[in-house]
Amino acid sequence: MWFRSLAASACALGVLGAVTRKFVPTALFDSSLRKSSLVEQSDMKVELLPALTDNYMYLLIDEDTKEAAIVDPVEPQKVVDAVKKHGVKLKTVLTTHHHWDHAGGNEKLVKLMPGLTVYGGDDRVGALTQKVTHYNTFKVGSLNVKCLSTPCHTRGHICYFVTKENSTEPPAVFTGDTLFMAGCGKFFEGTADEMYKNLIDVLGRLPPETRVYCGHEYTINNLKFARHVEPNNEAILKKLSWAKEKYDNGEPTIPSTVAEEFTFNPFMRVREKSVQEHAGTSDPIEAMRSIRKEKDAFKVPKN
Ligand SMILES: N[C@@H](CCC(=O)N[C@@H](CS)C(=O)NCC(=O)O)C(=O)O
Ligand SMILES: [Zn+2]
Ligand SMILES: [Zn+2]
Repeated sequence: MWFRSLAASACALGVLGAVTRKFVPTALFDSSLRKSSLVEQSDMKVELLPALTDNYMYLLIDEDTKEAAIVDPVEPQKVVDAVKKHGVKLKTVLTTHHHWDHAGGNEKLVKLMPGLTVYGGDDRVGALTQKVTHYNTFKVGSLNVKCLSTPCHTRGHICYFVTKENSTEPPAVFTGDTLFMAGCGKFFEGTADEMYKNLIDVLGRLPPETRVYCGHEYTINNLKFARHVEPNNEAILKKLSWAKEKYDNGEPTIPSTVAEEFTFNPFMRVREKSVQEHAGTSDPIEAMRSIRKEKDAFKVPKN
């Protein structure tokens, strides 16, 4: 149970900022029992690197040029080790948002590997060299990266959408604390209206096969809340038993796809009758507001 409360404090510290950072008992964080995993396509590879208690860092590799980017490198030494293991050239840091559990390793990584370009959408991101906004694009080797501004969890939150020209393989999107598997981030600096736009109008319009790489392993807790909202949704029940099996083996439940999220993520399903009935409204944005508020206070059942 101790690790749950530390997980919560990691995010709280992110909100409080740099002054509190040095009091984090990092020695107690332990992700050694969580396995990393590799998603291999012929155009790009994504290595999932567990960090802290339930965060993910992602090493994105362009297979053509062996150039790489790292998403939210909160544990820089693990990044250096992974870069060595793959024999790639790390050039880029993709920061989803300024919270400590995502951006807190930027400064140290830049010291360990000088010359990195650090992207982010917020002046509060450590070691930022390229501030980006909605629809800005750049390259990681031969891969195209498109920035998607998704304000709400934080004002400057950016998701990164990665494609390869003429590829038949699925694109990838790194969603930080905006879209989680079966859930979404807390509304620390925004509104239900903004999160609706983020999830339905921006992320929801990406190609359905897009692989979703989110910032935390929250899948089981999120699916238990999803089941509370829609007790008769078979997709939720099926995914929950699958996720429990993964968790028991120390394996990640990430990635999902955009299409899958529409089947079990209550925050992506606020236009569905079942979710609106649970929320007691026929307005999807009101439903978004209502279920987010409910989840903020939700006590996760043991089973
Ligand atoms: N409920 C989280 C508590 C930690 C937390 O607040 N996490 C932030 C991101 S660092 C968040 O937005 N969580 C979404 C949620 O709890 O639904 C957990 O399962 O451990
Ligand atoms: Zn977080
Ligand atoms: Zn956050």
